[in-house]
Amino acid sequence: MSDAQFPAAPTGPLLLPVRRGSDAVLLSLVVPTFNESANIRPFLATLRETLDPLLGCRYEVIVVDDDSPDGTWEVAAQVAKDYPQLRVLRRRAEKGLSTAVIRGWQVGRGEVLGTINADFQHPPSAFPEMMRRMESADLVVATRYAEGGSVGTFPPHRRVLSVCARRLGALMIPEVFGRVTDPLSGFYLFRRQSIEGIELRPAGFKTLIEILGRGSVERVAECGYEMQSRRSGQSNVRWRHTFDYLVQLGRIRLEAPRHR
Ligand SMILES: Nc1nc2c(ncn2[C@@H]2O[C@H](COP(=O)(O)OP(=O)(O)O)[C@@H](O)[C@H]2O)c(=O)[nH]1
Ligand SMILES: [Mg+2]
Repeated sequence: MSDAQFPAAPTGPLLLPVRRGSDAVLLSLVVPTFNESANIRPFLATLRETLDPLLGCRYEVIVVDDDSPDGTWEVAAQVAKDYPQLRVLRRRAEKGLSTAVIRGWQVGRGEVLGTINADFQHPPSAFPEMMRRMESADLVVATRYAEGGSVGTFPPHRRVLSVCARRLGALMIPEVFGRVTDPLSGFYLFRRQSIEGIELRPAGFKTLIEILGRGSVERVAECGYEMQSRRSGQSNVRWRHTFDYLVQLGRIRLEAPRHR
């Protein structure tokens, strides 16, 4: 498959300009991927089964793959041939989960933006309820820690890490961590307007705390979900992401206006 089939990913500041133009859709959903070749085809099929009846052609899915050695980008591009709402970005110049998600939103046309993982840990069946709650909210988080939510079979060491990460976050940026029960969730929707014109500066894996910390988000809603086990392949989380997380908490604390 030639490079010409993949549009170039945006570069420059991680910033979404105010949208002008009449080609908007209701939802742009970014699916970041790295080495998900076994998951991506069935995952996109499941996503489509939920989103087509819910939104028809008024949505788009944007897979942002970091040139995965297992060829996830190629599998996704094959799926796109028969899925008009799907676009695939194959990134080479930049790496990392959080920038992938934001680059996807930068090319998105949605009034509502969102993200979901490709490994089946987040159930697409939550979308009807999440979209319903978006009608009266600026941001809807799918949460493991409210009614209807659970961490499922999350391994014990990840549970401990997650508790430590949330405690530290609550100490450093309480205004952000106090707003939702699951600020480290990677499954959420929000209005594009909330971050237009605001430069995001994430590090590592977490994007929701950027939106809550720097964006203008007034009304927040939640939707409990049971986190599932990864279906195939392995987690991409590494110890260095702990360091990235500390850097990100520090930046938000120092830079986001409402935390000064
Ligand atoms: N584009 C991109 N996607 C990534 C990267 N790291 C992880 N992902 C994707 O982000 C989602 C969550 O990553 P995962 O490895 O499952 O992390 P975990 O669920 O916290 O163990 C999955 O869809 C991954 O394929 C990355 O560096 N770049
Ligand atoms: Mg995962």
